[in-house]
Amino acid sequence: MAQPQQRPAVGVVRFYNFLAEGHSFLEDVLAGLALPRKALPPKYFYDAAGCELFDRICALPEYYPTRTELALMREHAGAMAQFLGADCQLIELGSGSSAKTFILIEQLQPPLYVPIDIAGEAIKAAAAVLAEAFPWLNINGVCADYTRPLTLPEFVGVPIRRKAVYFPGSTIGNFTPQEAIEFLKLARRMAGPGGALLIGVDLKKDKQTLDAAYDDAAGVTAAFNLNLLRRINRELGGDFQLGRFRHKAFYDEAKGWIEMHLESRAAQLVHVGGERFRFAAGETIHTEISCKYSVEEFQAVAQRAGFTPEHTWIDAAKLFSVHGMVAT
Ligand code: AVJ
Repeated sequence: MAQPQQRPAVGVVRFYNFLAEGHSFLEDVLAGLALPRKALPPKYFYDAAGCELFDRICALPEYYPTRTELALMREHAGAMAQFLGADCQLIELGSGSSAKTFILIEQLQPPLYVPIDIAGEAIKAAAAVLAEAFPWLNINGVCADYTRPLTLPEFVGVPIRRKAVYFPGSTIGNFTPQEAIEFLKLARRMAGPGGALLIGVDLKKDKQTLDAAYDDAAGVTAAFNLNLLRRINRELGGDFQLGRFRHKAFYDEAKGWIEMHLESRAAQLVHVGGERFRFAAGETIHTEISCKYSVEEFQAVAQRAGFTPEHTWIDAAKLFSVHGMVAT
């Protein structure tokens, strides 16, 4: 365990909302549907219903990443805390529900925890759980789109030796490798010189396992994907008929990523925000990629963003990796 300085008995919990009202959902949807190859950003999956569906995905027998990463945390959180060191400001991106973070905080005992997520309610719920379990913990919750440059709120009065960015869940896979480099440069700026990165990255594996993980038998991933259309209908006054689209997900071995699409079952016309969008039968909206890396591939990506790899933790079945890196 890291050796923390004396902690106050009761920590301070604050929330900041950096998301503009309605932020850019409408703009992004109109722009995405107007593309010759229609596409929507995956960050919009996570409304309240989407967060719940994602939690159900994490419990599916086919979806190995969450339980594998959780097991890695249970086994190695002590070593991870040693690597990060005492008096860390722990910044978490896309925190969602906080099971992995709970394990890390238990070992690391950071003086300040800064969860950042586009889902403000998820941060508040997670912060409540952590504040209860770790009454000494200071929390600066930030509701924000962390794919954009962002200045974090200060927290005066606690000694911080280093900043550590924690990015679990292989959410980095939602970027192409090129985008991942740009994103990691932002993370490096957040961490500052000498700052650390602890990041969960899903590993390359056989196509069968990957296809099943993103197209489960119970149809939960399909519901998660289709929920994006329901959200557009509700929040942007769209008229998507969910029964006229189908979930499609597959691992592209050449690209090294999962592609998720919503496929139009028929020729149809859809309205969103006063605009019309025509779909041919079989045409798709590309909703997500989930990139898979070998350890070496990911290290190369991170190095191009200015991080030096120091540790890698991998499960026995070589399904998932957690990397410890330092900003140069
Ligand atoms: C939240 C990005 C880690 O890519 O595996 C799960 C999202 N999409 N099933 C992933 C997701 C479909 C997930 N991440």
